[in-house]
Amino acid sequence: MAAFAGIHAQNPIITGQFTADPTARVFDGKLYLYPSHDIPSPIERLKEWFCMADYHVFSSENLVDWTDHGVILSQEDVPWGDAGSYSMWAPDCVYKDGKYYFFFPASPKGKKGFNIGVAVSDRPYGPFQPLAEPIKGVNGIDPCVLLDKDGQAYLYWSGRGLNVARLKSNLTELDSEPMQVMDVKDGFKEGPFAFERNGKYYLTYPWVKDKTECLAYAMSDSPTGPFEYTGIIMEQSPTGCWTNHHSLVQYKGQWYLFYHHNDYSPEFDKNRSVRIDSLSFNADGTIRQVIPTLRGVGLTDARRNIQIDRYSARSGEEASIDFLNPEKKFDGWKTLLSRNGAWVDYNRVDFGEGQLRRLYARVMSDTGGTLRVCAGGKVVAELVVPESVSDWETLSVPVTVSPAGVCDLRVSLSEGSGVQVDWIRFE
Ligand code: FUB
Repeated sequence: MAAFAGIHAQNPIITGQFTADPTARVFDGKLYLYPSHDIPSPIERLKEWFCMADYHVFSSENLVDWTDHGVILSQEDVPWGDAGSYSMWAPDCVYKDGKYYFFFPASPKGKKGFNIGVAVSDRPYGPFQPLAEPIKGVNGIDPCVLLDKDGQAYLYWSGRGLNVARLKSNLTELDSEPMQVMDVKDGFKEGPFAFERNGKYYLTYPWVKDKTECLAYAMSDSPTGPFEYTGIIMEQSPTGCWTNHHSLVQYKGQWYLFYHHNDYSPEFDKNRSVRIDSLSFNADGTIRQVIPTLRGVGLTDARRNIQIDRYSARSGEEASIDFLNPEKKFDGWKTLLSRNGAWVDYNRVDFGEGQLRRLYARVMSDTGGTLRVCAGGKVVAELVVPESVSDWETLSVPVTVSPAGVCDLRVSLSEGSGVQVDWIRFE
């Protein structure tokens, strides 16, 4: 059943549950997201490690509103898998001849390591029916399938380096011996993602070049290589998340990078959350480096709560972000403007035809202050927050000018010191 709760327009995009290892695919004009599903471990052995019992799939048409289609496959459903291993790691999904093929790693019964299985559905959001056996000849994790222009499918995976093999047309058996396309000798590599663009083949992968994983890529004229290292797509996580697993997708004319950090779990980087940022190519086909943002992608409707803690820019340390409730991190964040003049910018807010007449803000302050809200460079409202607001309150004020169309916002403290903001909204 579809569920809508816990969906965010900004980074991270999914809340209420951890999500990692995002593979994004476009089916029938919709963006489908196939991530892993990190959970705090119910078993002692995995308390300090990755722990995943099932997969959800999410979909979106605007990359802002995401639908959770619920569980599409659980570890108990996999005939060949160890149902208590919590090892449903990074998946992929592709469409061929009327069927959706979901590729997933899991630990086999009674054996060490990982195999890669396939589950099939008539719909991109499942439920998926797993096959009786994993793919023969594949030991490893992080499957990625490239369906080439001539119809040939290739399976890439991680296991003692990055490997590739041709798949038979049933997508469930290898059609060639596995070939290593990259070894591990100059830093650990995993999580391959392969795609073709303008006749060039890209192999993108998390790579430990320094301390934790950055996202790197190599290019080739052939899906099986040789691949030549080309550059870095994203540097290692500023929050210290050791892994970063990703995919690239073109949707409605724009390219996006899906990746993960540990936003909702700063102290434990095995509980991760999926993010999206825009990506672009240079004229020569090389990829421009992506700087991770909190703002993410897409327009934010001015009539919905605008989470300004997912800012696109801020004045400095005097505009700081913290969890609303450190015990319940999925509740999200708040912005603290601690000094007169402190500001945050939040870009791409959609005001529609310009008929919004009131500003609402959920605020708290011990010392009082005035919040100035500018849209498109003009002051549209000033909200006086009295010093008596010692718990969260929603205050409102008429707007002086109704903004119209898509505007960038600046929220600043024009008087006083120490105002906390949960969100603002226009009505
Ligand atoms: O999610 C478990 C593992 O962490 C994935 O398979 C790797 O790519 C890394 O993200």
